[in-house]
Amino acid sequence: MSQSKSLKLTPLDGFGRFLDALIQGDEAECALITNCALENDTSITNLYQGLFQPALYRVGELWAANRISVATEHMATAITEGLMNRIYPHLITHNHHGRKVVIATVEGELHQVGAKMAADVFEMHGWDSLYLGSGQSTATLLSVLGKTQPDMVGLSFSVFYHMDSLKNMLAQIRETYPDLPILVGGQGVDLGGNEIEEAFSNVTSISNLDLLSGVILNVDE
Ligand code: B12
Repeated sequence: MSQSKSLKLTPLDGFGRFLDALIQGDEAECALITNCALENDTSITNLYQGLFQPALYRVGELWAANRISVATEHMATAITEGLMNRIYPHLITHNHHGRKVVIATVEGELHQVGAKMAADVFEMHGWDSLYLGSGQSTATLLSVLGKTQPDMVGLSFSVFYHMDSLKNMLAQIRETYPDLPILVGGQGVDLGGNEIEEAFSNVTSISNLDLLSGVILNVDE
């Protein structure tokens, strides 16, 4: 087990150790590295984008190259989600202003870590964020929107073949909520972000958490 307590770790120089620990299933080591980064004043956004995200992207590459199993990929994701749950108390602010956001994944999309990160960034900015996780149908999302009447909706779109599902979801939201601002994030927007912005009004595609913070700050001004 590690001596990371005595080290000054930033996300970048902890990356190799974190990735190794993640793949080995060494949750305790991952937690130590995460704690060290937080103790050294690494921002949560930086931790998410500088450590967790690149580690999971690397896990995806290793899985695609058949160098790790699906089980290892699942384990690495589960550990990361566990770490994010532990971090949650660090990101709660007491300065809530009453604005609400609902965050879900596109129907059919099972990748949910990025959606949770986006939900956490809203919380850090004092929003009440309702994170639905993956696996929700469009009907369920519409029902939640009806009950909560949010100021914004965020959808996570990772796999490009979910584009039709995304468009269908956006069209159905627009039928009932013609003006509700919608953010679409995730790796799918690298290829399809412009297409959906052109096809739907008041839809903004966002590729990372820094851009998200910028959008939130604009709304909050
Ligand atoms: C873990 C994982 C899974 C897990 C997900 C479990 C879970 N709890 O989420 C499971 C096993 C379910 C899975 C399944 C599949 N997966 Co997968 N998976 C991954 C993996 C390794 C990590 C995903 C992740 O968490 N990334 C880290 C997060 C933080 O990154 P992110 O989502 O991009 O989020 C960031 C931004 O995009 C943004 N963001 C994301 N969402 C949102 C939302 C909003 C509103 C905003 C503002 C911002 C935002 O903010 C985040 C921080 O910057 C990736 C590798 C990769 N490159 O991501 C492959 C990957 C995404 N999967 C892939 C594939 C192919 C699949 C499957 C089709 C495999 C299969 N044959 O079954 C299925 C599809 C299932 C489905 N219906 O969705 C491919 C996708 C290729 C493509 N471009 O289409 C990848 C890239 C792997 C690879 N290298 O090929 N997968």
